[in-house]
Amino acid sequence: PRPVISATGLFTPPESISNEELVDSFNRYVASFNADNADRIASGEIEALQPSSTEFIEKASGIKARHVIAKKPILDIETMAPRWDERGDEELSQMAEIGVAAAREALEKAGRSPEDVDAVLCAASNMERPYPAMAIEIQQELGIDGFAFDMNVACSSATFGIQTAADYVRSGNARSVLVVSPEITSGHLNWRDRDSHFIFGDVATAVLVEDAAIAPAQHWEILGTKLKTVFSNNIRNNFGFLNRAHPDTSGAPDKLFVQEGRKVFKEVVPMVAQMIVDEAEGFGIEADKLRRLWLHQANAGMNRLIAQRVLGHEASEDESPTVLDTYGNTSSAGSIIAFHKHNDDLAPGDTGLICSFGAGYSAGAVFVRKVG
Ligand code: CO8
Repeated sequence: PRPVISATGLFTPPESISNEELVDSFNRYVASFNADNADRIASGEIEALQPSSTEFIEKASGIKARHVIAKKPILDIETMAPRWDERGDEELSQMAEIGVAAAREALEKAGRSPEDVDAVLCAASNMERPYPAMAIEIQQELGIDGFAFDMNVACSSATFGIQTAADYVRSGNARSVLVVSPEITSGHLNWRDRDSHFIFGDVATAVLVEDAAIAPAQHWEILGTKLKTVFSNNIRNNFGFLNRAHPDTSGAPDKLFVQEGRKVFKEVVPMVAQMIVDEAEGFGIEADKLRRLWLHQANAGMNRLIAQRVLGHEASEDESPTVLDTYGNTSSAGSIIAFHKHNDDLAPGDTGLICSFGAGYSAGAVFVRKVG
């Protein structure tokens, strides 16, 4: 069996927050905090909070807006977090709901019905609950007979999921596998942290990996995959069930996303660029001839540098498309959104690369070639 990508799906939350709206809310929070704490600030006990700026955000990251599931509470300076009614155990959970929406699109595009699917992987950075697995709930909602499980490799969850699915296909354990990545990153983002409040957005993607023998005429052959991890504390989130063991620190800022953005930038760019060049060679692909790079969507500057090192020249938007301007960083879904939105125009025989990198550190490369 030869694994291919038969189709992809995307769910984009209707609501979006522009940099202007975000910074306006953040700066009102800063003014309110500083006014409430004027005495402590004056006495030197605490430092005044600094305002955020739209110019900084766009220049440092390339992000102009981000979609979120619940805009109003995030912008409300009394809340600055997502809020919705808790769902009962008999209702479809929030994460499963958006994952199912993306999965349905992928199935429809491939002309596939749920009975034809053998496995579901929910590959995402944060699971809504530990168990039962989100993937099994998605499997049940879609009506798939087979097996399902969750996997988390942070930003690289989707590419690790694609390799896992491809391996099931190669080994004959499954012929059709859905890799679903519902990334509700608004829940892990500290909207009161100036250094990171602008980074993330919510979305869900789905990738249908199948045996070429049953795939639709038009598909993407998976030429090769490479995964890499190197431990780093530079992107970290200490939230977890063992927070109960030290309740005094359970609400501390390290129980949300924190990063050393500069270090991440400096360390990850060379690691990923080298990995792509080495692996392309191993698969007999000339890296500088890759027709398109669908890169992880964390930072426009990082992507510029990586694409330049791989292609040997500054990449055009056509060679390395950007979606983070309107989606923000959507963790593992980013490179899949880029692929989903920007692959129709390529010609049969064109090769490309889906590539993720981020927390862990983790990086994943999926080399593909268009067929049909
Ligand atoms: N407004 C105005 N000024 C600001 C702001 C702000 N909002 N924030 C910081 N500044 C100031 C700083 O105080 C600093 O001032 P000074 O020079 O006086 O100290 C100055 O601006 C520069 O700050 P930085 O050095 O922090 O700014 P950078 O230019 O490095 O940009 C970025 C910050 C955008 C974070 C950048 O470093 C970056 O993008 N790095 C790459 C990070 C990255 O890719 N991380 C991976 C993200 S993780 C991921 O993709 C998935 C995570 C998986 C977790 C699960 C997700 C759901």
